[in-house]
Amino acid sequence: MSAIYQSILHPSEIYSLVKYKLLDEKPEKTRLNHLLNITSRSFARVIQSLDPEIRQAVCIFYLVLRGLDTVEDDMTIPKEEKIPLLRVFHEKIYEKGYCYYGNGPNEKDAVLLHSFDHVIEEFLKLKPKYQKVIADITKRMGNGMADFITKKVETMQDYNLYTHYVAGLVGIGLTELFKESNLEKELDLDQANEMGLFLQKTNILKDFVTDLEEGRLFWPKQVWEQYVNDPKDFVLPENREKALSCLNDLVADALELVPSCLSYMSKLENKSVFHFCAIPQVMAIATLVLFFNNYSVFEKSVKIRRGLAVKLITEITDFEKMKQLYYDYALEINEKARNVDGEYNIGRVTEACANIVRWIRADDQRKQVTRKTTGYVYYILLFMVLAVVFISQ
Ligand code: D61
Ligand code: MG
Repeated sequence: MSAIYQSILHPSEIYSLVKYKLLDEKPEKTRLNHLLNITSRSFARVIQSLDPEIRQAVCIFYLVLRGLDTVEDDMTIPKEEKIPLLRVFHEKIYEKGYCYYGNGPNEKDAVLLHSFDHVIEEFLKLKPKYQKVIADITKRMGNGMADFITKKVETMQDYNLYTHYVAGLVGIGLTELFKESNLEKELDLDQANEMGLFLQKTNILKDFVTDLEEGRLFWPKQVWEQYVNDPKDFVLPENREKALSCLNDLVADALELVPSCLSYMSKLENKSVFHFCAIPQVMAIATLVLFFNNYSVFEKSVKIRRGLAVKLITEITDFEKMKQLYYDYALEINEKARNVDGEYNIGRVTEACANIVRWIRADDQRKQVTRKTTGYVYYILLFMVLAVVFISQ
């Protein structure tokens, strides 16, 4: 109900909220769907609407990696236990009956690891080609996470490597699943990685306040140390300008990934795969627009309205719609940037937006060329039809 109140000034979102509720298909009540629904914030519904050929594989891929992440995130598990477990997690998924009970009482997804035997049982029923992709990505992610338990995210290179491990690899694994299923042809794995980076970097910005409370931070030191000696100082009112500069720098860094993501999206052929990939991305760009130069990121957890999220989900039906949305958002950030007085790394943000706009215009142009040729073919056909009609008279 509060979602409706939030959108009271945005009637089109209320329309979307109601429509979404009415169209809500109840997925099969399987044990895995239940686990998916309780552990996934936004991915459950899109996974359930994927093509049946890969739906189960993607669902299990999600649950296995969420299980791994539940070990990584739990600060109550001692390092001596956590690091080796992260490194062998990819073997556990072949161990019938395996469950893990070492999570602390406040770990919200602990129940997933308590029922992990069910995930394993279903994993072992998947086609071997899908099992292979899932196990390989789990191995690489687990080892990457383990490396970062003792190492902090300091340089930009660390930041890119860490986000590669925890999200870029998801993009790569999904791309391999799409290809193995023949729903998609060969896609660019670097772009798949960057799609994951884009989602994770947005996530990391969002978690600033909660991560700091829990005594960790994934913002790269190389960036924040240009502004403060201790990231906790960002919350002090006198450091407002520094905080905003740092935030905008990282918003720009994420926005710079958008052209690669668009390029990947433009090559997708299956509608359910397109929708599945597009939804998290449009949520992320809407989130970045909201975060840009917004000091509340340092005060509380800031989220896009539920109504806006649902409106984006229902509207993003094809690539042309996605381009239009990105175009509008890029111009919106530029508009917001024009009204900011002060430097605050605005230049880097507007440059990133300009590149998004350029990519979209170039794509439009490319398509117009094909449109012209179809027009040309159409005139030849018309001429031939008229000729036949004329001759036959
Ligand atoms: C297309 C569609 C979905 C995509 C994609 C391409 C490329 C990458 C991703 C999804 C992954 C994006 C992750 C962004 C959100 N970040 C997290 O959930 C963090 O955990 C990362 C490690 C576990 C990743 C599990 C995952 C997520 C989404 C999936 C998937 C696996 C498998 C299939 C489909 C989608 C974050 O979690 C904190 C929390 O919210 O609990 C963290 O620990 O940093
Ligand atoms: Mg994590």
